[in-house]
Amino acid sequence: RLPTLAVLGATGAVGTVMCELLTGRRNVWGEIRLLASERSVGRKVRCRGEELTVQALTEDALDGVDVAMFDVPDEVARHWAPIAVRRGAIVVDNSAAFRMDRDVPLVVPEINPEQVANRPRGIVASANCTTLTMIIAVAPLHDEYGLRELVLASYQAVSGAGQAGADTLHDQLAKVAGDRMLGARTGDVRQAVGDDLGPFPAPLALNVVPWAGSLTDGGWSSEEMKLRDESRKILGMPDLKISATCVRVPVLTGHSVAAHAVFATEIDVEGAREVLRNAPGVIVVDDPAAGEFPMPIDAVGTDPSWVGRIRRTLDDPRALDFFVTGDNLRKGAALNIVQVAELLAEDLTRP
Ligand code: 11C
Repeated sequence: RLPTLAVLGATGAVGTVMCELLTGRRNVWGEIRLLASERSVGRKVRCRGEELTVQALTEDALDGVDVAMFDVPDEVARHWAPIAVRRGAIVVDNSAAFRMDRDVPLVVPEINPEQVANRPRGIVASANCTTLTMIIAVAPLHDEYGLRELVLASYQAVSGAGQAGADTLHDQLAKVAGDRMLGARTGDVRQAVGDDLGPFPAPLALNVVPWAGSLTDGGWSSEEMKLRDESRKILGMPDLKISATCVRVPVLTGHSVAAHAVFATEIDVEGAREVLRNAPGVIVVDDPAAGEFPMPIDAVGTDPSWVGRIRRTLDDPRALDFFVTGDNLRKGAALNIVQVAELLAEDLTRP
């Protein structure tokens, strides 16, 4: 019997991409069950060539599920994941609820697939989209050169804040486009945008906002803390020095990160390029003379993290600077979850 898969949050921005991926990837699943909150119940979603009807998330709806992929808010995951586990499922969770739990592995199949087996709570967590985009490139460099420190600045797309984020940018762009004589000419779009800021603290149209997530101690944002804590856990380096500044930019989909990585040994930049070329889930696009560098407009809709602008740091032969871009809804979320679920399916169907 092929394992039964449940998708929780199937109609959200990430859930929609999960269904698309399930359609295009090797079919390792028996029944696929789409579950969501009341307001999505009854919706039809095409998945794996079938038209599936979204069912209400209830305890009974989880019966018989072998693997449940969760893309729901933290508090919903906190409530439902243990219930799904009690009903016999292994949960792959995309929320931040369990990522730092020592009994929950944080798995990136290209980096630490073996951790999937180490799940005393029956839950496997998937990392934040910014972490995933960046760590896919940093991990193979760490394996080769021994990472010592990371300094990061992110350029995060509005769809990281879900469909509401994408809708907000579209609405604001429409408003400023008709406003050449007022705010859009000077760049101060506040008046044109009005009070509807959606999930952001300031207008995103024609602006950048150095903030993502909520406020934590010392002025750090939760998103910056996630980058630090999750990277340390994935790489198994609890003391790694990491500083991040997370910035929201008016891009629909595609998170980017500018990275400064310091290693234990001197770097030969051609060698680093070769390491990245051979790394799973990475594509090197690095020919500035030809105008080729990683950008969200290219990375969107694709699986890998695109890496370019690879330079050895001028003042430190042990450091590299580079830029990485990836689709935050794919490897940053849905793809990583689907890949982890596939590892579990393989395990469940092994004779
Ligand atoms: C953003 N990275 O771009 C966030 C969204 O912890 O999974 C994902 C939040 C998370 O807003």
